[in-house]
Amino acid sequence: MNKIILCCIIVLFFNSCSDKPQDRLLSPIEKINRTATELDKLIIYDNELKVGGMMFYASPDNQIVDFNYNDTDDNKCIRYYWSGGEVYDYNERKWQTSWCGFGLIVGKDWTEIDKTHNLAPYGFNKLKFKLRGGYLNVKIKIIGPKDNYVEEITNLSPSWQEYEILITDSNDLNNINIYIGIVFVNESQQRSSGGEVFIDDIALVRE
Ligand SMILES: [Ca+2]
Repeated sequence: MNKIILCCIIVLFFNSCSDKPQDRLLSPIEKINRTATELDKLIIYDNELKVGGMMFYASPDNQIVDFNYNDTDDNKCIRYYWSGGEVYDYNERKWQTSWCGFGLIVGKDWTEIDKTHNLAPYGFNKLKFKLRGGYLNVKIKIIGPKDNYVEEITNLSPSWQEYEILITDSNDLNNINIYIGIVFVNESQQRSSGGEVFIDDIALVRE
């Protein structure tokens, strides 16, 4: 009997210590209901992922996503690295080196991609985030709600730059399943050497 209790405690301990965002799903619906109608900002990531989880848009090969990257002693951010190597495109059913990416999603991982969240009533009108790049010979595309908002960034600065995407139609936040997508695009015919991007302070805001 005591062994069973001890095993349960050990399992609970390791589960609570997990750094994998998909293991730390927080319900955004519960979070928002608690703050009622006064909510003017939904933080998606600041020093950790606050809502939902992540999924790769193609296979995870040749990429690293670190949600716990030490930017400075007192700041963490997301680091996304692509070597430029082959990634499997599930739609096209082929290995390719022209793009890869991941999304921050309402569900905990790709198996819950149909899970949605209606943020339209809150009237958020901006998706804000910060970016910097270590090096980059490919383009970065930031994709906002319902794929209707795409910011293309060709020259990333090595220092933090603030960006905002205006959400002109709050209906685009109606039953969303992806908060934001981050995609590398290689437009050359040859394999690129990929890139590295750092992302921080991602939030939907009403201003
Ligand atoms: Ca941070």
